[in-house]
Amino acid sequence: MSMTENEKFLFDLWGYLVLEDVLTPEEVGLANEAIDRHAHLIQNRKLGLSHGAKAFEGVAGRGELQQNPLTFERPWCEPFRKMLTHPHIIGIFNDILGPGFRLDHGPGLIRMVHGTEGYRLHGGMTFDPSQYHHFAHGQMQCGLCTATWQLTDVCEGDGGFACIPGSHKSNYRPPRDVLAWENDLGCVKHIAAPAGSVIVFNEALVHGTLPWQPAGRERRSILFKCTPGFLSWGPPSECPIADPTPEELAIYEPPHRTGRTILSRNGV
Ligand SMILES: O=C(O)CCC(=O)C(=O)O
Repeated sequence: MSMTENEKFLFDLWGYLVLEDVLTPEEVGLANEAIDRHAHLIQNRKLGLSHGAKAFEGVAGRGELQQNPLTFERPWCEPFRKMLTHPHIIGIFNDILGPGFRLDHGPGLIRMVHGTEGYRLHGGMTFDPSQYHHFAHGQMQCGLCTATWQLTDVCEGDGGFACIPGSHKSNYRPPRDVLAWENDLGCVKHIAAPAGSVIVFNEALVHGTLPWQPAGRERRSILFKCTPGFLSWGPPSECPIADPTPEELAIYEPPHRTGRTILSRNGV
């Protein structure tokens, strides 16, 4: 499935999109069970992502998996392998990153419980040839973009992903007190998204994480970060999957321009 006209309009305008119901409740349940069974591999990051901004402070760092979930034993790797080459997301990334896009890094878990600190707003403020949004020859041309799979509900006021919609195209660097959310100009938006949905956003967007508020409900998001096929943001890595499919090998091809294997919603 490629992007609808509405999705193209909104992604170009805002720099992000929320796609609902990409996963069924059963698929969400299996992914959560896989994480529950590997909960001993989750470690809290050291405090520090608030970078001194009070509005983003908390009492604990976010939880991150210390093993790539694509390498979990079967059947627990399967929910994440499905996300890696999901036809819906292939369609979206083919439109915004171009055919031949690649996985740059991830998947990574963000787990937040009551009191987990946020991540001060960042991204998109200086010229960065790896994180960009252009429009040329009738289509969007983007650098590093993220697909964030929601495994739990994020409701209004919960915390989690937030951004300044449209900032992927803004020309002025946001003032420091806006990035620290000490001066609320009304431009920062918290993004609510139910379990089973995917937030796709351009890393050139000014974005971050608000501290997690609910007691008794946690945030679980899995982030995959992809680039155009010729571009590498992080150091390239080899496919870690022991029995990869042709689609999985294609998305792990190292960065180069010509002769790439093209992923489509029907395979390679
Ligand atoms: O989903 C989030 O909380 C934002 C994470 C983030 O800032 C990033 O991946 O660059």
